[in-house]
Amino acid sequence: MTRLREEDICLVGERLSGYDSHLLKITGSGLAGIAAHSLGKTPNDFVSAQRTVSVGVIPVTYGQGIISGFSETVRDIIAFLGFAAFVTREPNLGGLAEAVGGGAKIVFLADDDNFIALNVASGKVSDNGEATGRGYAAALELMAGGLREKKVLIIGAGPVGCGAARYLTAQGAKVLVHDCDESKMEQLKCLIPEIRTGKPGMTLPCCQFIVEATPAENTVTADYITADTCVAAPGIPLGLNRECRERLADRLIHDVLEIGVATMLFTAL
Ligand code: 2YH
Repeated sequence: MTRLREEDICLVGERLSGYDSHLLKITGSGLAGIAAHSLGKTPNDFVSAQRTVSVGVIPVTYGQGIISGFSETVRDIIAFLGFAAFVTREPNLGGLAEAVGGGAKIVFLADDDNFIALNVASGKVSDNGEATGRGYAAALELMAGGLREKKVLIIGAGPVGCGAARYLTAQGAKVLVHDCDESKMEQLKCLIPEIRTGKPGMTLPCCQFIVEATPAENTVTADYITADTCVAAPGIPLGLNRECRERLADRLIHDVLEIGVATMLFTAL
């Protein structure tokens, strides 16, 4: 599992408006629209929550400790979506008490293995892996103008790939999942019998629509990128090299936290 670094996130907050405009240009929806679409909703469905829900982000020192700027970046994304958001002064359990005592209805917190949004009123939990996969799949669907009956290749059968596979299958896409770990594919096939799985080591089929959901580099090479290939790539580091990125241009969806956090928030509401 990839641990974000300070340099991955340091510019996210100040670039949110530009990133939102970029998403609007390439998918027809901004961050809120993509997160809402992943739940079959529109941003209008969240207007009253924007007025009433406060969100606390709690730094967590366990394991490898605090990533400088992580909590503040999560807060900035949530605030950009129109919600009151704050980072607690105390980390860990003290921060949880502070957040709830300060009126937070939803808290965000991450350690080295998990990143969750917890609705303390309803008990609902949104997991970053699942939400990120679903949010990116929704963004790809918007970019494609619908994926019903279309073939989509998902590379990576972890929580992110699983979230994408579940969403895309429900939308009627023909989903093929590939992972170098055959046992992960078997597990996913048990959860979602409609998907097809590829053999580890097989050559990836050329597919117009790809979700790159691995933490590995160079999973897709430039010969897979044609003039109409669209890629949603939540994986960090990005699995596509510079040549792929240049070929894809505005047909690539990729960020480090934004779509995942927006989707977690709307899911936890
Ligand atoms: O980046 C991570 C994990 N890789 C989460 C993976 C979830 N899919 N965690 C961030 C750790 C943040 C740190 N504990 C802090 O600053 O609070």
